[in-house]
Amino acid sequence: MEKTAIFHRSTDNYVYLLDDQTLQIRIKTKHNDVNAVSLILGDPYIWSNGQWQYSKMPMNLVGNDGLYDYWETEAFVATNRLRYGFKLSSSTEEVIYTEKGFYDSIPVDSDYYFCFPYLHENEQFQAPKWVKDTVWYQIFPERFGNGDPTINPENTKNWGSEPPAVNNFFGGDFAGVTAHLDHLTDIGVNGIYFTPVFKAHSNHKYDTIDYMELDPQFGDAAALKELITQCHKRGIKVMLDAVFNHSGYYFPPFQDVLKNGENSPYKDWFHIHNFPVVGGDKPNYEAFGFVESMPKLNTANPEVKKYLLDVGAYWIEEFDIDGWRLDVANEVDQPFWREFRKIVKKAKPDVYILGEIWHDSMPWLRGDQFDAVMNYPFKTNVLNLLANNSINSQQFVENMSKVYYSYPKTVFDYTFNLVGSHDTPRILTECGDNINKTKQVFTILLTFMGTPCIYYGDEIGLTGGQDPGCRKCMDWNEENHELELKNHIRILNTLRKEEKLLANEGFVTFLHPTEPNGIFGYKKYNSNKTILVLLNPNSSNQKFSLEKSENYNILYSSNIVIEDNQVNMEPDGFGIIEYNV
Ligand code: ARE
Repeated sequence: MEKTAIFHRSTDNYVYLLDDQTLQIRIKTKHNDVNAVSLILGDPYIWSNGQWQYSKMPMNLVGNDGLYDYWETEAFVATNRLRYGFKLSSSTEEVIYTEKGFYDSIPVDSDYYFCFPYLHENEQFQAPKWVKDTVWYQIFPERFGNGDPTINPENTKNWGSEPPAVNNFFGGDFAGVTAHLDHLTDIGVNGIYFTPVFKAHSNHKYDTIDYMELDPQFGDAAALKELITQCHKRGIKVMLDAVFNHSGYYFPPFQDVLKNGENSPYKDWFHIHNFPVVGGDKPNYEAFGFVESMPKLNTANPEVKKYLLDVGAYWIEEFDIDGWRLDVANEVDQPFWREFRKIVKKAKPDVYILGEIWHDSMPWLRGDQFDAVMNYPFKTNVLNLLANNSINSQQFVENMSKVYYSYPKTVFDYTFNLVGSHDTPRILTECGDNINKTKQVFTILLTFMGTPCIYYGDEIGLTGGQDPGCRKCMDWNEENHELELKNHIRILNTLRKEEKLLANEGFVTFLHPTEPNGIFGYKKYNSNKTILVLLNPNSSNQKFSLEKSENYNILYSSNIVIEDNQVNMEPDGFGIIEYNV
């Protein structure tokens, strides 16, 4: 047995509360090395005749990422306290693995074991429940709809008359979004994530001038209130973008520092290396990257903290927003986010906090900071398989398994999945304008674990490369829409609403292909039903054997036939299949 590969730790993705009395426990072992794992468990205080009283239960092999196997079980902990260890068997040996190391036989003292001291209900990871039923739609406000030309900024171009550029404006505004809410309802989305709307200099508004004011090019407070009211009437949630890592160059405190240097009362609001302050390619102050127009805020400074925390509460209290997306979230200090969470949850207990982090995000997802992060690893894997063909379906399943098992299930249920944003090329462009591939991408996005987000215009087949190319004006001429794609998204969103297993209820396991680039998918299930999502990424017909069942019901599919528990799928096919177990 490869002991160096065996790993468990009493925290994070390895042990967590599923409910107030149940822990989900995981361990990983070298792939294809261990045949069986049992959990040894007991209350540390229950002894009899000088012997610790424990029981044993089998663990399930639930997945693998090519290097490691993942084993999992749910332990009901009647007395709230737990000591536990693992019995692992391979074809040649049996070992006991505990917090203190490996043993040949079961240690009799509970002291040796891993410790989950006490199950406190309030330590369970809790994101707002409504998020599970939400399909997000990301809107870049300058490019969605121009509903009020009287507030157009100077030099506004005619809608869509030229390609999006770093410095051009088309006059998108709040009224333009309000006017098009029917479109959102029509395609079945029920949450809007707006990129920044506060007063700023650029067209993207990530260079804030005033966090307490709306950008006049988008409209006034009444226009935003009207938009939010109309959204809420339709059951659409609204999330705004908080850019707290940095301000804009024209943020008055930064202007004051530029003017008064060391004598500015705001000099400690930023991270200035030396005076006088100099911008350029390598500013002598911290910034977002080295972007001179985005000076980094000192979020450890009590005045800055107070200012930004007030901002966090203000837009909830005054405008009733439902969520905050936090820009460059991993470059802001974590103590700040802990305070932020307390303040905004006090203002609205079920407000959603979404961090923008492209990497492993466990530290921010322990319940004291964010409810979710933007799942860019998901996007990378989906695109590598279906757009770039740089991995095969076997590697896709392995990579996704690795991402999935690196978070507690309770966290992954809320992860914010996306296949493109205002920071990445458009999905149809990534897929080489291939509608069938793009449909497969959306099939995964809208049936996977987590909460999906559709970038405005992807549903009608807008194209475009890297920023700023991916920020074209929404095209409201139906004749230009990719109706097949739009309809596909509509169908998937309807199914998602009707069948909670397709959203975020139940459990999941991945289905590895039997051929390196064969049919793959995932199985979502609860105690009475199973739904399979299967896809063929291959350019040839592929087969896949299903578990035996009398009552397969194809909920939605393209290019598949099922005969005698055998799925036969043509290239680019997909199938969403339900059956009772
Ligand atoms: C502008 C131009 C670009 C140009 C860039 C270069 O538009 O064409 O390439 O300048 O200086 C905002 C605007 C951008 C603007 C940028 C700078 O939206 O248009 O770019 O400001 O002025 C990393 C960060 C992540 C960040 C991305 C972009 O970790 O937080 O880079 N995303 C947010 C927003 C952006 C926003 C900013 C931050 C700044 O979503 O829209 O940009 O407020 C890897 C790394 C990631 C990295 C990612 C993308 O995967 O692991 O860490 O994300 O690539 O580069």
